[in-house]
Amino acid sequence: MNEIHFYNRRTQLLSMMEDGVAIITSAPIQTRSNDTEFPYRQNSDFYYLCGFKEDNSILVLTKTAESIRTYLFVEAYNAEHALWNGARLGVEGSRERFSVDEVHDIASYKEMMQEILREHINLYIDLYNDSPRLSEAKNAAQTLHSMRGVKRHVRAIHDVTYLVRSLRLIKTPEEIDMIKKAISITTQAHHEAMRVCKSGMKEYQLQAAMNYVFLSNGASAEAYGSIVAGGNNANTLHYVDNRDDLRDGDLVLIDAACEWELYASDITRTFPINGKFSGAQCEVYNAVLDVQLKVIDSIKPGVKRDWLQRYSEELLCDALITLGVLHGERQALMDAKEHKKYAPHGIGHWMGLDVHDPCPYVDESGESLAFEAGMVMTIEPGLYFRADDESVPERYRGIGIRIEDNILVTENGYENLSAMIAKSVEEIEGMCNQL
Ligand SMILES: [Mn+2]
Repeated sequence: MNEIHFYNRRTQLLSMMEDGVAIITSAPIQTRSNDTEFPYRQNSDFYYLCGFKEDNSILVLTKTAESIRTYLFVEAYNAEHALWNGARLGVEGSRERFSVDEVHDIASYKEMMQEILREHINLYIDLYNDSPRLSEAKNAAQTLHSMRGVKRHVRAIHDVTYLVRSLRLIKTPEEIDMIKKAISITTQAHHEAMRVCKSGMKEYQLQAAMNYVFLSNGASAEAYGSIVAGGNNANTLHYVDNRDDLRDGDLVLIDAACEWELYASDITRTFPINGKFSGAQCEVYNAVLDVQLKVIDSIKPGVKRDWLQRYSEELLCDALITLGVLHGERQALMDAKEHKKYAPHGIGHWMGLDVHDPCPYVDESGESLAFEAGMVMTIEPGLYFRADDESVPERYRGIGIRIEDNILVTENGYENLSAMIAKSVEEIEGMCNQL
């Protein structure tokens, strides 16, 4: 992504701030075991504002009535680190690469922070992050507070993430392109899983087939832990074990997608392991699909997210009545939350730099946000009938189905960004039986 996009985002954030200092830190390195680490993944808020992908770096934005200034603190180039882990960009390299006003060695952060804080009354940090770098800033503010002769003290600490994530809610065309790229690779992976799936395989073999598509197309393997759930395993919502057999006559639910340049996709398809839906499977599948299509079709600017949730629950409740799982009147069943037993999760979530993008769902008065062009949300209704649930007609027991697409809100309605992935019974059976 071009440097101008990061510059524009910092300018937007500064325009939302009062006189003050914002500090946003890079993600810490996470130990996997002993002295080995998980692959490094940058903090999404930090990346959003500067595009820098190295660890141990800090972005500082300052604003007074007269001026604004941006600082990036990075680790200096170090030959030893370059030998073992690869070369860092360093102070000089970062100065050339990034359009911030000043780049400094991270070693000078603590001292410089004390100077910068002397000039401001508001501090903007991630209140829910216990990074030592943020504690240093808070301690520096505290020290200044108790000193005589300091011109200005920090008088309020604010949550910077709320501001950044409000910006992240509306995706720019460049961000949509990243998401589309992730989805195009994920599309190939889901189709590959449908093509190679055979009864007798293991769930992890489908996961491996998809990861091959992700990696060989240059994506990071998984935007989140892949769910490959054969048969009744689909009724465990966050099933990630993926070590069971795929059995003839069962469905397999796959919730898996890749990440492209830190942008996520999030796709679920459910298809027959042997390539042919049974009558009972088809009934439940089409019930869920019908709900999904109706919910997607209701998306347009102005529609509120909590209305969408309620609407999807009404449709799922109706589907449960039609299938003969629930008996009675819709409103009474919904009041008693009877439908929640078989449809326990929400209709969808924001998606972007994080698969569950932590953007606000309500405005500052607590009202549900209305859709605006540029928002991206998953729509993922599901019905789950556990094999041992005797309240469910026998023919449906052990069936778990979720169908998930990624929807962009547009000026006039919506665009289903994952519309090209096989979804109707005919399309799926066609893909499963393609050589
Ligand atoms: Mn999802």
